[in-house]
Amino acid sequence: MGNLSKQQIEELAKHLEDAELQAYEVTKITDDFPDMTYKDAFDIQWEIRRSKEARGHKIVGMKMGLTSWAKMAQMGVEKPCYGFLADYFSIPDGGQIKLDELIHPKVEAELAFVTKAPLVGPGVHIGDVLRATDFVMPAVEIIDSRYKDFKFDLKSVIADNSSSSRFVAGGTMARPEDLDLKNLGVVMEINGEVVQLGAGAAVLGHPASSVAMLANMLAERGEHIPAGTFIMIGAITAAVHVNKGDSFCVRYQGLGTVSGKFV
Ligand code: 0L1
Ligand code: MG
Repeated sequence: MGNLSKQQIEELAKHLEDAELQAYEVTKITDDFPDMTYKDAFDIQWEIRRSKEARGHKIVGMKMGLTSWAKMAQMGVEKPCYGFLADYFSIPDGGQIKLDELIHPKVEAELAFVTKAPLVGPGVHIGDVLRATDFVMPAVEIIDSRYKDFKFDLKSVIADNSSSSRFVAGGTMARPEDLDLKNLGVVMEINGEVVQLGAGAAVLGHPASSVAMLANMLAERGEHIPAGTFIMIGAITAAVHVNKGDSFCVRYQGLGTVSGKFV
């Protein structure tokens, strides 16, 4: 059930997308709309998506967010969320990320699944995900909440496309049966110094659970994950704040590295 009108949804979507495109902070929207529901929050996110597509952008994938205890504890939120990835969010491995286009970015070590068959919830489980996965690859997300000081609640962050802003996909792929996804180790370095480390099981016990949860959350809106979808599973470690000039390199056990630089 929603409590906001169509006009309010459209206005809030524009409010948050303007903040994203012009890189300025806003206060969390539940301050002004305390009665908004989770359906309203997703309606706002889907309206931002619709408006980007109407301007000619392509949606190139999906992301799960807040799927690890490290992230939930860091942000004071206790349930995962999802968002979409637009074409211009994609940065090549080893590429440069323009800090002036962002507000206060943080780097997250993630993995991505690419599907070869549709996943239609409800009731999707890890087995369905593994059967429908074409390959797994390393990926780094650069999140950038539009909310002042990253202060938000779950509804506000869902409306803000779950802080999506940029991502870097790595160049090594592997079939899920060739990986030990629970134990897969990641080490994040900023300017050559190790700042975070973790293993795949940090994400909901098994990285494939995150993809299952996405399929089941999408089913609540009559949506599904089509074949060929790139899905980031959420941060394995806490997110790390970066400044202009910083370089990152995330090392993945058996899957190479993903790197980039903030300029
Ligand atoms: O895990 C994530 O991708 C983050 C989702 C949104 C919460 C945040 O901005 O930390
Ligand atoms: Mg993330």
